[in-house]
Amino acid sequence: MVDRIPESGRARPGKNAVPAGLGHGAPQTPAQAQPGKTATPVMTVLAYIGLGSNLENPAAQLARAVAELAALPGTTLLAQSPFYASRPVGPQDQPDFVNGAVELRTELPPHRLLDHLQAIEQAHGRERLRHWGPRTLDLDLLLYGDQQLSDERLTVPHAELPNRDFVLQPLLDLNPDLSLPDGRRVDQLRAQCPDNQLRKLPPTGGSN
Ligand code: A4P
Ligand code: MG
Repeated sequence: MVDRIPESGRARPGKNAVPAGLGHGAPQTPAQAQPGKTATPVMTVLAYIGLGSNLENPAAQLARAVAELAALPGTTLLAQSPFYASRPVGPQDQPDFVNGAVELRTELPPHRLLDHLQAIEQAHGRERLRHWGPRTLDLDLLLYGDQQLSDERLTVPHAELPNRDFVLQPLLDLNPDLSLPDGRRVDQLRAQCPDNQLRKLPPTGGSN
């Protein structure tokens, strides 16, 4: 079961950028309510974040990170996937991972969101010792609306997304109709990708 947080005025999948306050059933902003003043709509985007950990109680690391993501400025947590245990991709001399994903609505621009993800990773004692090596917490920006970005800091959709069942399955749990900006369906990618022996974990104290 996906934990879905009720929200009025939710953006439809695939139509990911909507002005906040203009969505179906959304309350008026204070500026809109004042006669004679023009409201400046704030653009919000549906973003999907992948979470991974294989050190220091991974499921607890993820549960704490979900709460921290929910507290980001200008951001609402809409839903979180179940957590999964998975075999490591990359170096095999490391523990199995726990993985999951969340769906956010956010006002944060993508690089600002990445700043926050990296700050949360640091707060979890993340050390960058080895590429694809063990880690207390990895937060990847998987999808940011329908945008495709690539620069020295950020590639969206995440470059490895199409190849990883531990990313695709939580995304499917969150949204079974999800597609990438290039039109590829997540369910089809999931059916074709390598098997990392995903095992769905029981909920941790009601947090997933
Ligand atoms: N970066 C570029 N695009 C993004 C993005 N969309 N989201 C840059 C987040 N970061 C992005 O990442 C290195 C740099 O990628 C960041 O500084 C950021 O500017 P990192 O997490 O610091 O380093 P890394 O882990 O060495 O590289 P990478 O490529 O991020 O690794 P991944 O793809 O995160 O994979 N096996 C299982 N079963 N489960 C896992 O979760 N994770 C990894 C790491 C390997 N094997 C795994 C798992
Ligand atoms: Mg990463």
